[in-house]
Formats: sequence, C-alpha cells, structure tokens
Amino acid sequence: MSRQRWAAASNSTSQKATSPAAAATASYPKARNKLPGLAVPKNTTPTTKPPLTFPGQLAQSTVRGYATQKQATAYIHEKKPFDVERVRHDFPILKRVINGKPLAYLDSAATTQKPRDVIDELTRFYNEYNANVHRGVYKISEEATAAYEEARAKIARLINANSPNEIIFVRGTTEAINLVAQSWGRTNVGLGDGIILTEMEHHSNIVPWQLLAKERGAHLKYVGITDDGHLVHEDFRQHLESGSIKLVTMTHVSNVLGTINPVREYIREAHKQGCPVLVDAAQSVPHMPVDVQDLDCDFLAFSGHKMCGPTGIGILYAKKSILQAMPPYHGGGEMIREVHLYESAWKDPPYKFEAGTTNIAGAIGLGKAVDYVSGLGLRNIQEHEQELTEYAHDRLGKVKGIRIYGPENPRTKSGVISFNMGDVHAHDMATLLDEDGIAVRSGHHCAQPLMERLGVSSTTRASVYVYNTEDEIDRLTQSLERAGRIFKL
Ligand code: 7TS
Repeated sequence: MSRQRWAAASNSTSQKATSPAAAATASYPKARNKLPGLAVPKNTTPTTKPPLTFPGQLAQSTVRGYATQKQATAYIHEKKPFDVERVRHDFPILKRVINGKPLAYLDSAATTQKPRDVIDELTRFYNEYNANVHRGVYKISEEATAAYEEARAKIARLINANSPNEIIFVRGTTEAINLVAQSWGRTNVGLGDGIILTEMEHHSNIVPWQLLAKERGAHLKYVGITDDGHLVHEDFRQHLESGSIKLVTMTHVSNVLGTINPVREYIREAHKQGCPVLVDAAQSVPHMPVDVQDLDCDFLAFSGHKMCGPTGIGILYAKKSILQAMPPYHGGGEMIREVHLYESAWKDPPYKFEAGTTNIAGAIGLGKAVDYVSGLGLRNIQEHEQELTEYAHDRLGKVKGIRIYGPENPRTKSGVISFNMGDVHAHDMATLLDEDGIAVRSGHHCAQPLMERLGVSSTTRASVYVYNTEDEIDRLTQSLERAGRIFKL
C-alpha cells in the first residue's frame, strides 16, 4: 500500500515532476484525460523552500502518537465518551438569548456554529503569525506555511486520503464542484456524452453540470427518487448502461431529506463501466466517518463552515492520478513553476489548483475544526445525531397536520428533518419558531428540482449537530403545536 508517512507528507511542499503518461494510465479506461498534462518541464527543481516546522503550532494541532494514516483516521472515527452539555460550553454563541428565550440553533445543515478553539485560532493567526504562505523566508511566514500545510494533512487524515497532495483548498463545496466541471469536465466530456446526477442534488451539484453540458453538447441524466426519498436504483443502472456516460455525480447525504445514499455501491457499479464518481459530501463529512479509500470515490467535495470551521474554505479531494492529468482551473501566482511571455508551466497538485493568495486563515481555522470534531469522534457525532433524529421523528410525528419528507425510518437518514404543516408557508412557520428562539431554515434549500418532485414550493427544515439536545427538540415540538393552534390546523 502506498500510504505515506504523515510527518513527511504533511510538512513538505517539495514536488516531483509529473509523468503525464503515468497519470493517464492510472485513470479509468473510459475516463482517460484527452489532454494529459500541459507543459511540465523536465528536471525542474522546486523553487519553494520546504517550510520549517512550527513546533508550538504543530504540537497543539496534530493527533499525537499515531505514526500512520490508518491509525490516525481510526482515532478520528472511533467512539469516545460524549457529553452534550460539555460540548455546548465550547460554543460561545449558544449563550445567546433570542426573543427572551435561549437560542435553539437547528440550522446546522446551512452552517454550523463555531467552537471557541476555532475562533481563538483565527484570532491567534491574525495576532501572532499572519503572513502569506509558501513565499516568505522569514519566521512568521514559515509558521503560517507550516500551519497551513498541517491543516491540509489533518484533512487528509480525516477522510483517509492517500496523501495531503490529494487535498485542494477551495472556497467550499460549490467551488470544488465547479473546479471539477471546468477542469476535468472540459477535458473529458464532449458532444453526446452523458453525466448522471440525482433528483435530490443541491443546486451546486446541478448548475455547474448544466453549464458544462451546454458548452460541450453533453446531456444530463437524473436518477429519480421514491416517495420516501430513496434513489431509484434501476434508473441508475439504466443510465449507466445507456453508454457514453463520462461521470456520475451525487450527494452522499441529502440536505433536504437526510437520505444517506449508498454511494459506495454506486461507485462500484460506475467503476465497472469505467466511469469516475464525484461525491458531494457537504452533508456527510461533518457528520459521520467518511473514508475516501474505502468509498473509492474519484472526487469528493465538502465545506469547512458545515463542520465547525470558518466560511470561505472547503475541500476538493481527488485521486492523485486524476489531479495530475487535470489542467489548472485558475491561473495566477503560486500555481506556477515558470512563467514566460507566451507559455507557463505549473506545479504539481495540489498547488496547481491553488492560484493566488488562498484563504490562509480559513484553512488554518478548518484545521482546528478538524481537531475539534476529531476530538469528539465522528462515530459519536453520528450516534448523537441519530438519537436526536429518532427522538425528533417520534415527537414531531405526533404534531397535528405535520408531514415529514424523506425516509420514514430515522435510522436510515441523517439529522435533517424537513416538514410542512397543513398549507402554512414555510417562511411563516420559521418566523413563528423564531419568536420562540428557534432557528430553522425555510424555503427550497437550493434544491428546486427536489421540491418539484415532492410537489411543494418549500419546506421548513430543522437540522441537528453536536450541540443539540432533546430539550431543544421538545421546544421545537411545543412551538409547532403553538403554530398549529394559531393557524387552526
Ligand atoms: N451540496 C450540499 C449537499 C449542500 O447541502 C450544500 C449547502 C452545498 C452543496 C453547497 O455548499 P457551499 O458551502 O458551497 O454553499 N447546503 C446548504 C443548505 O442546505 N442550506 O444552506 C446551504
């Protein structure tokens, strides 16, 4: 197995020259890049100095005592003691009082709250070692570079990537998907080719493919969903067998229904047809153990702000061989090896895809967020949310006039509960809940095709995370009952 030693991998920015041929042979037979590698000069020595370590920073932020990737990932995913009241103390915002009531934040599918550790690390960065990365030879730039690259390594450990070089910092899930559509898509998708999606995708996993399909003369094929919010497997099989499918892209967990899709099985089937798969993991990586090597996905996208991290930072994971064969997405500083008047050559991944000054503070903050969720344990987080979801289904299911969308069995879904009550508009419902200090989302949740499938224009959505309690679900239930009385349901 070609897993690298983390210490070596995480602190190195040195790069080897890419062999486009090697990269191409490692990709799937039907998905080979047609334009592998733009000019990569031979015998180029890296111009970037490997960063010096920043012992204080690294010692605080690494999972100590685990030499190998597998052990580190197992530590992050394992079950540990979990005390929700202690967790709540870590989130300063939960002390807020809204309309005379304690804030019950039930909108974590939109964005999660931030623990003090993350907020403090952002402040510490700006107060103590703010500098641009990969270019300064002075102390604080080296500290910033070390923290930035350590964050990359932490993310690789979190999802069990083969190497930190498979982790690209982007603005969020949306940018990650656009990067794949524009770079990989324009290289590999042509006239008459197909892309498989599902009817439960977020707009950010639909619109980039529409743009690509329009430009390339390709077509989109949708896997339908059943009335209780599961994918229609037969649709997938038929689309896949229809030929000329170049990519499958699907959400791991629906941001509206909470459905957990069996992406591992879909990936196996797609690979049998030589077709790579992108997983939109915006609603899964923050909530459950996700192992990219086990899934064997080709691309995986997620956002830092949905897992206790800052906004404006997210991750695209892709297999090394695929990244090596992809052309850059953005051009500019830091992604190049050499620039001449009429041609340039770029660095190896991940730097090839990180043009310009990136969101350094965001990446470092996300590294802290990974420490935080790792400390809680992804298995614990999943179990806590599972218990709350079962409790919520039980309590909300008894509210008069309510209709909950998606899987009926709460054990087959994540902590997202979308509902409507009678013909009350979701925005009216959310406004009433706000009067009781309860924050929920209302609207189409950036999933209008799914709304059409459900035959509604909007839903009210409660979504839970590490800091939510049964008491908050009770408050939601009581508030809905009050709404029922007001609207005479
Ligand atoms: N994919 C899924 C499944 C999502 O839930 C979201 C955001 C995105 C992609 C886009 O992520 P971004 O960080 O790039 O914006 N979902 C939501 C939501 O459900 N409410 O607000 C944002």
